[in-house]
Amino acid sequence: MLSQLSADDLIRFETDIANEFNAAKIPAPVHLYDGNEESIINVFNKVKAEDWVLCSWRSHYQCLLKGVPEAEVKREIRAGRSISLCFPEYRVLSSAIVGGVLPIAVGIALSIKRSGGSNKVFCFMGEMTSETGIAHEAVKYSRNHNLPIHFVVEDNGKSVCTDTRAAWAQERLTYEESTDPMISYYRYESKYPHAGAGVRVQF
Ligand SMILES: Cc1ncc(C[n+]2csc(CCOP(=O)(O)OP(=O)(O)O)c2C)c(N)n1
Repeated sequence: MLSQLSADDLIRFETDIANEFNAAKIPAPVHLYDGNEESIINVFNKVKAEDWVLCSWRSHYQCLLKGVPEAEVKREIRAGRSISLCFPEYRVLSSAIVGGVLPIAVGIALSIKRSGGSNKVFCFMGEMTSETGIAHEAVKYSRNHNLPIHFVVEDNGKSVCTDTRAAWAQERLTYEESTDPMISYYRYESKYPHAGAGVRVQF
C-alpha cells in the first residue's frame, strides 16, 4: 500500500528535519526538498507498491511516498544516512554519486523484462544529472530495449551552486517539457540550499 501523504505532510516532515539539522542533531549532510510537493505526488500517483524507485542524494519525499513509515525515514536520517537512503524492503534505493543509480535502475528494468515481470522502475534525477553522458546512455538503452522504466527529471535550475543552463550554454535543456512517455519533467524552486538547511554550515 503506497502512502497517501499530502503536500502539507511532506513539508512538515522536511521542516522537522531542517530544524533538527540546524540544531546540530543530525551529524551528516541532508538534502531537502521544497516546492515540488504537488509535482512529485503527481508522479507517485502512477507508482505501484511492486515498482522500484531509484533516487539521488535528495530522497526524503520518495521514501515517504513509497510507503516507508516516517519514523523509519527519520531514524535513518538521524543516523547520518540521509544522503543515500535505501529501503530495499520498500523497493526504494538511492545513491549520492551523480548518475550512480541510473545504470542500477536500467539493470533492474532489464531484469524485470527478462523475467517477464509486470512492475516497473521509476528513476529520479536532477536536471544536471539528466545532461550527463550516463543519463543519455541510460535513456537510449532503455528506449531501444523497450525496458519497463520511467525517468523523472526534477529541474531546480542548479547543480549545487552552478546554473545548469549557463554551464552548458543551453537555454532549453534536453528533456525540458518532454512529451516522451518514458520521461516526466518538472521545474521547481526550493527555499533550501543544495545541502543543509540554510543556517548551520556543513561540508
Ligand atoms: C560523480 C559525482 N560528481 C560530483 C558530485 C557532487 N555533486 C553532488 S550533487 C551535484 C549536482 C547535481 O545537480 P542536479 O543533478 O541538478 O541535482 P540537484 O541536486 O539539483 O537535484 C554534484 C555536482 C557527486 N555527488 N558525484
